[in-house]
Amino acid sequence: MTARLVSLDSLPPSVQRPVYARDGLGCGIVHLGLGAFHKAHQAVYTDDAIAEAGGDWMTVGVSLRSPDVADALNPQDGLYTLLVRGAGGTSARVIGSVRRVLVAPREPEAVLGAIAAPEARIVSLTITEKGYGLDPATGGLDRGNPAIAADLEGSAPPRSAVGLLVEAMRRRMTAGLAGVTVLCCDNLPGNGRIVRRLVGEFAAAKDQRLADWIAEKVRFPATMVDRITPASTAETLDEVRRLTGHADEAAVETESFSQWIIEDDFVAGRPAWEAGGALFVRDVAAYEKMKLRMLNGAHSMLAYAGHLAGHAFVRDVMGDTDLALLVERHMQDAARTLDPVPGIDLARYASELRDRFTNPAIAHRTYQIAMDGTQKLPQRLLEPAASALERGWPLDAYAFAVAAWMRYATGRDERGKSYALRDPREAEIAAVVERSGDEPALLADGLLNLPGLFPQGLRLSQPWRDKVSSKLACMLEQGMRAAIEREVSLCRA
Ligand code: CS2
Repeated sequence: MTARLVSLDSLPPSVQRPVYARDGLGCGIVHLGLGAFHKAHQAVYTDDAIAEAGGDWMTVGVSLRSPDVADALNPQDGLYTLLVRGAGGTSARVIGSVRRVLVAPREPEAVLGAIAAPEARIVSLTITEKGYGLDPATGGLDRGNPAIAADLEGSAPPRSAVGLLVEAMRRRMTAGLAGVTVLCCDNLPGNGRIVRRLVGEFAAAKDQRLADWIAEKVRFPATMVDRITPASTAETLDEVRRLTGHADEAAVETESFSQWIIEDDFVAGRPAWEAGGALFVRDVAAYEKMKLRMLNGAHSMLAYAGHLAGHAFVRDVMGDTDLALLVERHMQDAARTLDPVPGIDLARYASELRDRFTNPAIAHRTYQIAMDGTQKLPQRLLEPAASALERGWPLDAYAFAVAAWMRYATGRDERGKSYALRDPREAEIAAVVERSGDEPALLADGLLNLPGLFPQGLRLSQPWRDKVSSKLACMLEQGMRAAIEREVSLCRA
């Protein structure tokens, strides 16, 4: 049996590893939602930062639900292997910046204690779009969200991320400690502002003095994060074993590209993340919009259309000439809705995205990207669609992507096999699907009218509704392949 990764001593020389002494370093960061993405992204920047400049910037991770990550990482003293799959082959690196992982449902007091500890200076988050309890219609707290509702009622200990943050801030205030920087690393536009508003609203509902303290002492810089990170598989773990000689259940794999753009607004210092290539700017908005609309928008489109066309992985979609052309169209149309982005040539950005999507070494599942559609569509597809509508620009790319989501939302593929939608609004969607009885216009109408999802401009536009509905009808009546061909002929017209 292969020995588990427990120390750095027995690694082969080809494996990059932490060059700093981990033991004495304090934990300046608490990260909520320590999953594959954090391990492939922020933790690597922190590893580079500590290696270059030192500092008490080790991370205490928190899992908000499952104990799996903690149970894999803690016996390895927080060490794990990162496989980087680039054009020149795959390399393995051991990351040392995570100290340990706590499991919120199992040890909520320890989580609150870590955030309220004097040494904590940054609380970062990757809890996915749905983790915030955001009501897209108001931009405020979704009071119908069960965890948020329970926490507002005073459930102790809190279950939601926002509830945990506010309770920990209350403890810091009471103890006379300094504020922290809350760093949202999820794919939401203006992510810092969103979290500031949710935390502020939650705190004000509890205690206005606490809300004032947070407003004064806590910072919420915005960030744009980017690194394609497929879920680990048995193949990931086998390759780690081969390259490192160790068994590592906590290993993750990722691409070589990585980008992190951060609004430089930290209240109590920060790691030297620029050592890993992070870019600190005054305003992240233009970068965020570019990434959400071009990368994530194209991703969502190709995930829904690709899944139904029988492609399990993004790279297979890119090998399908017709779909690759639609990816191209999508990126071009999305680029048109953007303001100039400092230092970035959008045509070159699009071409890099195509190369990244095509990377044969990355097995990124269309089904993984397809999850949580209701949480992803607004910033990726609906906002750019609304802005194209206002300006009189073509709507086909967005209408096709939205119709593909609607087709996907029926929960069964073209051979009649059903799959789980994995969307927090799954029950509402299923009710609409059921009521529509396979009638495309009814299905399109029902989903377009889901409360709070589509911006009003789109909901009230007959041309938009007609376009979505006719594309959906083609998908349902003639199949995804015919719908793709129809789009391709539109592009060529
Ligand atoms: C993807 C993203 O799963 C998804 O919805 O679009 O996770 C994407 O891979 C990352 O944002 C890339 O940085």
